[in-house]
Amino acid sequence: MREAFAAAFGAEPDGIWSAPGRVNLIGEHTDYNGGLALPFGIDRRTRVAVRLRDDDVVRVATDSAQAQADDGGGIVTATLATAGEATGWSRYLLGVVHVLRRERAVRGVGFDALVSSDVPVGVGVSSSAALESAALVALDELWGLGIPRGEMVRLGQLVENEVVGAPTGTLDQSAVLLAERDHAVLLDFRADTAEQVPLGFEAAGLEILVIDSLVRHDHATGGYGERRRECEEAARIAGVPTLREIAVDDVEAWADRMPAHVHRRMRHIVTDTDRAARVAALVRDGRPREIGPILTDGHVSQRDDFEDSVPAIDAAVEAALAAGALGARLTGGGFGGAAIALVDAAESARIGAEVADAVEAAGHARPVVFTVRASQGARRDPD
Ligand code: GAF
Repeated sequence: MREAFAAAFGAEPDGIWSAPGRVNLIGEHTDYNGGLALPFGIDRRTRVAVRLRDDDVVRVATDSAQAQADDGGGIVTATLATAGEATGWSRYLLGVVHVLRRERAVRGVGFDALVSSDVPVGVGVSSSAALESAALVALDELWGLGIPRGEMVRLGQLVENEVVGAPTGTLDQSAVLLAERDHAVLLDFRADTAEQVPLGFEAAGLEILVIDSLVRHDHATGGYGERRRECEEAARIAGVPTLREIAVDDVEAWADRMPAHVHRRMRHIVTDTDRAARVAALVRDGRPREIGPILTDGHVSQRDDFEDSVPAIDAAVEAALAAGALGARLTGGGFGGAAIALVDAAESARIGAEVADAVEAAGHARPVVFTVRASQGARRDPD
């Protein structure tokens, strides 16, 4: 990456910073409802090599063929003051500059940056939060800001909400910035706390498969915003600040007091927070094999109540279970993206191949299947 940086910008970078993508084990759309979620960072990372300049110019480049094809390729040039006007892939990075300047009155110098990533885009494993977070930790260090991680989470969310235009919560940035190797992080969005939970998958002979449906989503324009409004409607009718205040046992009592689809959204949120708590408890207790059926229940809830799954992902979940997965579900914001499956590591290659065959035979695109391992959050990479 240092060589590629030098080829693009004619000098060595000051350093390389990176952040992982994330998989959410359970607890979906709970973040903006004050609930619980249990994500982990994955062993696919977005790296940003950066060199400070002595003027106010910002130049950014990527080695991603896809991003180059979408945006016409080459180096994107802006100034610190115009960073907020960026479009295309570079807005995730330049949006960080814009938000830092506006929220923290940061007056750093310009920089050159090269991005390189093996986090797949549009799959539901938070490629955008990975880029934002790698940029945040890089600029935090280079500009000497000392911003706490919790505050970085909020700044990354602002990039999504205001620069990208996706009305997302803080799940992804929290996962990517707080992740630790071989741990999931139990996020409580009401208490604003994060607890590291050792996963113990390897010791238990387990692995997580990601099954990318190749159905792409866009949370700025897709159904994500509509679901968010429906959850807000449910909370308003129930007279609570967020759906976290509704107990699992009380959900059905609301059934005939709100539109049926709004009630279904509420039921998903309330039961998924309950599932996240139960999965965290089992994992904490050293019983990760037992979480499978809870993961699968989570999928049924997303498919039938939250209605953010798609047929290709339902087919992947069914195929994974038929092939012997312990549990499987849609992960991430939905309306496309990927399923995850909890499998015996020894069976993982066979199950992955059988899922790809079965999904293709059902008339969908052949999914791309890969395994992930819980990995370290955003950091400066060793030189
Ligand atoms: C997307 C969003 F960015 C998150 O904030 C979260 O709501 C997630 O969908 C669903 O759990 O990744």
